[in-house]
Amino acid sequence: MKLSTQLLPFFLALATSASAASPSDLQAQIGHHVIYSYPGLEPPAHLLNLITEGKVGGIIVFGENVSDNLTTTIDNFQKTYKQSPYYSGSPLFIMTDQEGGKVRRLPGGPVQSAKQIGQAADPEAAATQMGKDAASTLEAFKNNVNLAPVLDVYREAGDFTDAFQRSFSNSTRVVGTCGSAFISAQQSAGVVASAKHFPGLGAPGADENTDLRPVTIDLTIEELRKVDMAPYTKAIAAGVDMIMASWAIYPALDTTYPSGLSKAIIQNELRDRLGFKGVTITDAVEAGALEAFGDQAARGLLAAQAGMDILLASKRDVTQGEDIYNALFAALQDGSLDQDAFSAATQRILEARKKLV
Ligand SMILES: *[C@@H]1O[C@H](CO)[C@@H](O)[C@H](O)[C@H]1NC(C)=O
Ligand SMILES: *[C@@H]1O[C@H](CO)[C@@H](O)[C@H](O)[C@H]1NC(C)=O
Ligand SMILES: CC(=O)N[C@H]1CO[C@H](CO)[C@@H](O)[C@@H]1O
Repeated sequence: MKLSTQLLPFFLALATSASAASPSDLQAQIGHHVIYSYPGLEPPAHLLNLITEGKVGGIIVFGENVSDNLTTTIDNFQKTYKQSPYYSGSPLFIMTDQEGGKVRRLPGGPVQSAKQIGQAADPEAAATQMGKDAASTLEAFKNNVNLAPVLDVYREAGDFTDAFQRSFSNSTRVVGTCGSAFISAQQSAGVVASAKHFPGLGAPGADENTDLRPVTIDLTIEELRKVDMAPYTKAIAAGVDMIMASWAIYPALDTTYPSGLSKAIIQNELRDRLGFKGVTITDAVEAGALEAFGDQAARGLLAAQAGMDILLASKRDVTQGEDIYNALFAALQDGSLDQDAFSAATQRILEARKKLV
């Protein structure tokens, strides 16, 4: 493992041996892996306490959290974290879905949808502008991670990803070109991009929504690689910092687990075959697609065990994030979550956050 000088003492403390990691070392470490959410305009005081205790890696912002006061609220999150004894030296991740077109949580660009960008006279130039516009809006609201671009390659007009024009194109080449242009432009402006939803959500029909229920994508491994995963090769070459996994099941790759709970998909395809070295993030842990995989804590732990670095507790309920945090804590102490793999994930998260300072 490559260690930066700044992080060395921290990792030496962890590396001595798993059992030697004291509870407070673990507390400092685990928080980086959990993203929280809250209802309405006023974050609960308990969320600020959890930030002080080092149990929060970041916050996801929804439309219901947006008012003229949002930047003040976010400043307060960052200030609270900076004053915490668990402060890591870099800011909390503040993330949102600012995809463009109809899917925008913050007032501001990109005004055009991904589909419109894909149909532009010069899609690559249009996607570059789109990434710049997304970065401007996020920066205006003090967000530093965009859960975009969507790299899903839609199949039929009006299907799940095309219904809201979230896919750049039905051509894998156009999706790869636009996606990587968006990523380069947005990340050059200092905002982390998260390409989604790996290994691809372009095939589901209009009513197949993983937020609501289990979805199975019965494509061959050849088609998944050639059509759905190909844009990730370009995104990774463009240096994308983060990749979000989907919650669909891909029987050709793993008959049991949805992508974000699947070691076969995350390790074999994304890490080993495509060579992604950045941060992995789940989709919403509360998604209906995961109904068969236990409560929020159990789902979060399964995702971490599969190799997902960041768990997205986006239920607008602070307890959800706390439950996942506690499950990771217990699993590291009893050895059911591998300490070395988890520490490597922590390192990836902190490397991405250091760019935000
Ligand atoms: C925003 O902050 C101002 C000043 O602190 C306060 O009066 C107002 O109620 C807040 N508005 C919202 C929507 O929270
Ligand atoms: C994409 O859609 C266009 C217009 O409907 C169609 O002509 C083209 O064949 C489709 N391309 C692919 C790869 O399916
Ligand atoms: C746009 C939006 O969803 N606004 C909501 C913000 O949160 C308050 C408080 O929960 C709601 O009343 C608003 O409807």
